[in-house]
Amino acid sequence: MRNNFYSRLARLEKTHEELVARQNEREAAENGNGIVDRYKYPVLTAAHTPVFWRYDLNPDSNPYLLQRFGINAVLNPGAIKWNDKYLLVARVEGADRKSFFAVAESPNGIDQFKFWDYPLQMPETDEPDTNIYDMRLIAHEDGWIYGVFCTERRDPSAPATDQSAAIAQCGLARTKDMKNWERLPDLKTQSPQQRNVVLHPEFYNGRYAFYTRPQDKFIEAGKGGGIGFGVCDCMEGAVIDEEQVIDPKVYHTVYEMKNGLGPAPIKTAQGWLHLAHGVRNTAAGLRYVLYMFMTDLHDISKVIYKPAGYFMAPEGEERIGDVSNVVFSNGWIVEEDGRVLIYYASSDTRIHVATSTVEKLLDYVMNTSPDEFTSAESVKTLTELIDRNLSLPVEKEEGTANAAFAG
Ligand code: M1P
Repeated sequence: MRNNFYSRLARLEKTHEELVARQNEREAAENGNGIVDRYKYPVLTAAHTPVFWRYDLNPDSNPYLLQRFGINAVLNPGAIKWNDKYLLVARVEGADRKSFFAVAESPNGIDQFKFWDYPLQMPETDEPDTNIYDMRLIAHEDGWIYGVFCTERRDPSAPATDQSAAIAQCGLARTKDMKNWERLPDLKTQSPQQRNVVLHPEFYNGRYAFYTRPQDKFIEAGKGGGIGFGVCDCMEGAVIDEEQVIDPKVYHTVYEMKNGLGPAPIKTAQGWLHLAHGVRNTAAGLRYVLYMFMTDLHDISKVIYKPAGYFMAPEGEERIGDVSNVVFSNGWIVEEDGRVLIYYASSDTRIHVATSTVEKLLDYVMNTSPDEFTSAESVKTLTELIDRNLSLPVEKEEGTANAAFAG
């Protein structure tokens, strides 16, 4: 019996070590849209969680080496570069459906992500959380690193017959070392529910600024559902009195049903670059895609560029998982040389990385046509592009786009 235990354990540990050590491979650029490069393997999955999280390794108490703590999925991470390491604060979801946070660290941001030994110990407020998830990590200019996340609790007004009515609100915590977290009171807004709240990394007119996502119900946004903006005076009891929707949901777009900001925006000389998710309904259920926009450097609530549609949608195996047809991102890292690592989860199941540069993302956001909201306008935009392309001087070099039309 003991022999079986130890040989099975050796196999489990070897498989885990090989998975964590596996090198990632960038997908061929010509298969992509030029804006981002995807990678062959997810960077974190449920199988990346340590064997000693999932199994009791004592042969006396677990002679059959059964899993004692099931992990269902690893998704939606906040991201930060910390002491030259790439850290993801992942949402780890147990087989019991409860999510918690855990830090995984990589030397290069592309592969070899390894979980720290213990999950993050998040202190509670006076009103304990039932479920916590989707942390945005913000290194604020006040010197703290904030974790802004969703805290979910049962709706206390729901009858006992309804065990799924929930209220989502914005939880706040902060740290200086990524290990010890101070929990702050939840953010208060006028909205009955909040999800996808993000703290702006700089003071705005001397105040803290938040991007919000007001919503009436837990899933349907109701009269909320756009990306909101509001300011408050302090983080120790943060209250936003007034929320202004700066990026609304719009009929017949990829963000028709709801949207939400991803990570905190990236500051550039041209404006603040934002990454968000948009949700539309389909006969097969909700479809989540990623889109970008830019806000003004000085009036940070003013959207100044917004390309039509999405720049990332679920592809291949990304389309399948616990909540299929979803890509969702709440973490990215900008390197000093302008490289951008975008961490995104697919179908609420696993985490991937895609890479780009600030320069490319600026080009994409500033030079891609906006959505004009009708088929006729889309045809006009496309026709103008075709006209411009077909009137280019004929290139003689083989393989160039218009060589085929050279006649
Ligand atoms: O299941 C898809 C996503 O749904 C929620 O996002 P939103 O509030 O925009 O609908 C979140 O629960 C998110 O974690 C999840 O990935």
